[in-house]
Amino acid sequence: MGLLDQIAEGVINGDDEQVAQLTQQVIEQNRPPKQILDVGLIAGMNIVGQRFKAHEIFLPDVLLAAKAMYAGMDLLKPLLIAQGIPSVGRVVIGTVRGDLHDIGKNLVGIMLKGAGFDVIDLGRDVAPEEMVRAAKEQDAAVIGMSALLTTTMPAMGEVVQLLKQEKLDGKIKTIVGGAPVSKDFAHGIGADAYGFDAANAVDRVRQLVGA
Ligand code: B1M
Repeated sequence: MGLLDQIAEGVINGDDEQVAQLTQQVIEQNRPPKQILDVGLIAGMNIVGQRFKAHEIFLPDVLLAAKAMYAGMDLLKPLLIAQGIPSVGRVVIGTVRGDLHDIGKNLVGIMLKGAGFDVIDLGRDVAPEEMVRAAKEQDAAVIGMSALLTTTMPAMGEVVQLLKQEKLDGKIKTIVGGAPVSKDFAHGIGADAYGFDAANAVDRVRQLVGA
């Protein structure tokens, strides 16, 4: 088994020490951070999701897996941000109201910072009004929203509607993403963009701000 597979296995087993140690090892071998993320950490978390869905594992196991994933992500973060260039725009991001999943949102934030964006992270369970208020206050060009639950996705549409009501929809653009979110959904609620993963989100935000 290769080291990246062992990282995935560490995430699946919720073994944060194994994940941290192996991630450090592959970083020292100069493996590309994006490869460590995709083939190691995210691949492991995908299997956790499948097993959780199949009721083979339970919530405490998923929490441990998330902790293990963060142990690896913390080490990768400076490398993913390293190529940062002067700010090309300000983005407010958050996981929507009622939703506590923040791993994907954090990855999007890390990649945006790496691409030179000034990122203001509002955290998780963020009310639509709070997203709009923060974007106005911070003079952000883009609001980025993440949702992992089908029940929380509608809050994204509320943000788009609030911006319309305040006639800010031309000035502050929106991008949505997260496992249950699709391009069609994004189009349906009137969001300006949809990102299918963190790297794609960066490309789409670049397009939104014309960078
Ligand atoms: Co929960 N959970 N969870 N969970 N959890 C899912 C989402 C679920 C699909 C699992 C399943 O059943 N297979 C399911 C949702 C079902 C549905 O709605 N259809 C589910 C459920 C049901 C729940 C609870 C309700 C369980 C319960 O209590 N009975 C509960 C809800 C809590 C709440 O939010 N109110 C719950 C809780 C949790 C934990 C707290 C234990 C934990 C989260 C820990 C944390 O985030 N700090 C957790 C986890 C870890 C998962 C799974 C296993 C993994 C999610 C993850 O982090 N993936 C997940 C199963 C799955 O998705 N396969 C599941 C890795 C991450 C890198 O991917 O977030 O998709 P993702 O982000 C990607 C892209 O989606 C995209 O880029 C990222 C990187 O490439 N992306 C964007 C994300 N945001 C973006 C924004 C963008 C652009 C792209 O623009 C702004």
